[in-house]
Order: sequence, then structure tokens, then C-alpha cells
Amino acid sequence: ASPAPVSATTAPKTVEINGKSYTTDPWFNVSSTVLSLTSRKLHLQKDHPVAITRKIIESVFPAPTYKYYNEFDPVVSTFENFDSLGFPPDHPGRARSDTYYINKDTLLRTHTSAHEAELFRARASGGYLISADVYRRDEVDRSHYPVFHQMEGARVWDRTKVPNGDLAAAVLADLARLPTHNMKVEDPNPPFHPDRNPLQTAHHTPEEAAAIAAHLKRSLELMVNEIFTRAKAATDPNQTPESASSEPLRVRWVEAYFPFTSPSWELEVFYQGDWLEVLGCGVSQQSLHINAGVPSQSGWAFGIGLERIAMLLFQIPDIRLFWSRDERFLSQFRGVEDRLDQMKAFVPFSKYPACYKDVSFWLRGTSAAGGNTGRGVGAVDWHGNDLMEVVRDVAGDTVEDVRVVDEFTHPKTGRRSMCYRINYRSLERTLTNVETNEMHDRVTKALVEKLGVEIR
Ligand code: FA5
Ligand code: MG
Repeated sequence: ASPAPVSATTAPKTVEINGKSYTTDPWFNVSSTVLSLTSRKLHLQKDHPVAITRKIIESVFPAPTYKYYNEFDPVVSTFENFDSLGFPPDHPGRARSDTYYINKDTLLRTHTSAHEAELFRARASGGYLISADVYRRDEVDRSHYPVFHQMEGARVWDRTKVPNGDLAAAVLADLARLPTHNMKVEDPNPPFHPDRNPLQTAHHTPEEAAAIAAHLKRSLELMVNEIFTRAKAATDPNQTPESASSEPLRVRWVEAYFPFTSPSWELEVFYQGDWLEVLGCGVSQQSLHINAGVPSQSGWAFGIGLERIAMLLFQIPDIRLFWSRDERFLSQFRGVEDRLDQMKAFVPFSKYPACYKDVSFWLRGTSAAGGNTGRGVGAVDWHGNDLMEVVRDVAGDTVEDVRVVDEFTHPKTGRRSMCYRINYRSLERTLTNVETNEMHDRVTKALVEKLGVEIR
């Protein structure tokens, strides 16, 4: 129903991604910038901080119990990314303003959970970890990038294969084999909701769910403990990972919602004075195991953002840095993958000057009521993410952030006006005035061409 945000006339008929060709249709909305990033695979690049973070997490989920899948293709079906996981047809995550589509049935995965169903179908016993690049249309600032990396983990038990068919006892026995830690964990009990986030009583007993949840929570607490102990050691040269336990880390479990787990939680870590969400997880919906043809299996799953963790581990101040090919960035991590005990915090190279430029425009169409967000209101179909995409495509990594600074609806004409402030700043050098002005002109022209706005 909505007009194409990336103009259909500029969409190529086919696109090639990692050596395979795909036919586009009017759903296509992937910018060339984003397309070009599909081949980077930072999680596989030796000594890249994203790859180092992956390795540290893998060390907490050892083979052969866990199998590692790090090469799944980013192009998946709409079915795999959403339907197979129980996302309802009207879920906002499916919108073209939020997700990169190749065509109606094919997209760039928005999360590593897109591969859960196929791995359950493959009768994964034990568990698995998936690391991969994921894609989301989103705002532009120092902690958001349209491509980032996630790691997915899952553990399953088969009730027909455990001693005496006692699933709870088998899970608790595995829990007893896990190490312990000395973090302070806040876990309001029970951190789930009988309606919003219920136990799956049709499929397992409360004791079984409790055992799976306990194994899940301990596993993830151990992972976070490993990461933050290393982060502390990296920033304080007098502490080794072993001696860094003086001030115990605080974490807490918070109720969450995902269509493919119940009950579900997020894990938050108290870091530099604030609670920070690091991952989502839960007891896997039994429907996934049933649909995969393995109804006797049950277990847990989690998903974590690798950049978010790597930014803490290495004190990396801007998410764009991960994509840098600048030696001043890359050289700081060289050799670390094989010598994790040598890990050190990133030393930022000098910060170059910022240059703020505003762009004000009238949106296409009129709106009956005024709006106060960057989202569509009334007859005006406006998605802030479309603007973010155009800015990124033209200005690339020289744009640090973009925000709305003003918006209003004309009382007589009903036309809506927006003003965005774009902060241009290179991570690598000082931009000249001429250069910034030219870039801003190109951004402005592209907004007119692609989004049909009228510059004021
Ligand atoms: C998910 O993507 C779920 N697939 C996670 C999951 C897996 C839940 C398995 C249950 C079972 P969410 O959108 O909250 O959930 O993202 C998970 C993690 O990815 C977040 O906790 C965060 O660490 C990271 N993340 C999410 N969005 C961004 C972003 N824009 N930039 C960087 N990291 C992000
Ligand atoms: Mg979340």
C-alpha cells in the first residue's frame, strides 16, 4: 500500500549477494551501501574485535556439546526470518521501514534466530552457536549501524534419550557440571508472567521448565562473567582475569517477550553506572521443535549482539569503527585472537572536528493531525528510517548521527515540515568545508529524488 521508499525506478532487476543472483520486485529496499557490506563478514576476520568477541563467547560453550555455525548466508526467506518463529502477520518487525527486502519472500536476516528452525530440523543434539551478520533499517548514531553481528545459542535435550525419561533430572545433572561464578545476580522469582509470558504447561512440567531456565541462566551468567572479567583486565593493566574479582559484577534478569520463547528474559549488566541490555533468551517454544519433527526435544535459546559486547570489551566509542580499514584501528587488535591474555582497551586516535548541517523540508501529502515522531501520521507516509538510509547511502561512514530537531504541521495547509540535523565527522581525517558542503548538497538532492520531499 505504501509508496516505495527506495524508488522502484532505481531498483536493479537482479542483485548478486555472495555469488548468488536474486530477482527483485517492488519490495526491494536495500541500498548499495548495505549490499556492499554483505561480503565483509567481520565475525570471521582474524583479529577483528567482532571475531575476538565471538571466540571468547565460544570458549564458554565448548565443543563437542555445542557445534559452531559461522557461515550461514545472510539471505533468508521471509518464512525463515519471521513465520517459522511464530511472528504474527502484522508484527512491526516485518515492515519495509524496518527490514531489508530483496523481494516479498526474500530478505536480509534481521536476526540469527532465522536459522533456528532449520537447525532443530537437522536434529541438532546437544547445542549450537551461530555467528552471523544481521541487517536492520534503523536510525544513525554511534551505537546503531544497519549491519551488525549476532550470536545465537541453543541447547536441546531429548526426553526419549535421557536416563529414565526424566528430562528435569537430566538437565539438572548437566547444570551441576557447569562451573560457578561470584557475580551478584538479581532474579525476581518468578520473572515471568502467567499470561504474557507463561510456562508451556501443555508440553513440559513446571519442574522441567525450571530446570531448563536454570541451565540457561547459569550458562549465560558464566558467559557475561567471562566477558566482563576480561573487559576489566583489559582496562586495568594491574589486574589479570584471575585476580579481577575484587568488585563483583552485578547482573539482573528482566522479563521479556519473543514469539519463539516462553518464558523469556533479557540479561542486563550494571556497567559504568547504568543497566545495559546485552541479550535476549528463553525456553524455546515447543511448536518449533514440533514443526521441526522432533517433538521429544526441549531446551533454551539466546541471542546476543557482538558489537555491543565488543564496544564494552575494548572501549570502542563508535560503532562505525568496526567497518574501518584504517591501520590505526586494525593494528591495535593484531595477535589478540591467539593471545587473549594480552587484550588491551582500544586507544582512540584523535577525534576530528564535527560539522553540523540542517536540512528542512515539507513532506509529500498532508496530514489531518499533527505528529510528533519520525513515523507515519495521517495521510503523510513518512518513516524516519527511509531518510536514515538515504543519508547513509550518500554520505557513508562520514555521518556520525542524524536526529530530528524540529517538526510541525502547518495549521492551514496541513502540510508537515521536518528538520533533521546531520553531524558529519570522519573517523579518519578532517573534512574540508567544501567537501562537507558538497556532500550535504548530494544528500539534499537524494532526499528530493528518493523521498519526494520539498526543501524549504
Ligand atoms: C533478537 O534479535 C532475538 N532474536 C534474540 C533471541 C534469540 C531471543 C533467541 C530469544 C531466543 P533483539 O532484537 O532484542 O532480539 O536483539 C538481541 C540482541 O542484539 C540485543 O540484546 C543487543 O545485544 C543486540 N542488538 C539489537 N539491536 C541492535 C543494534 N541496532 N545494534 C547493535 N546491537 C543490537
Ligand atoms: Mg531487545
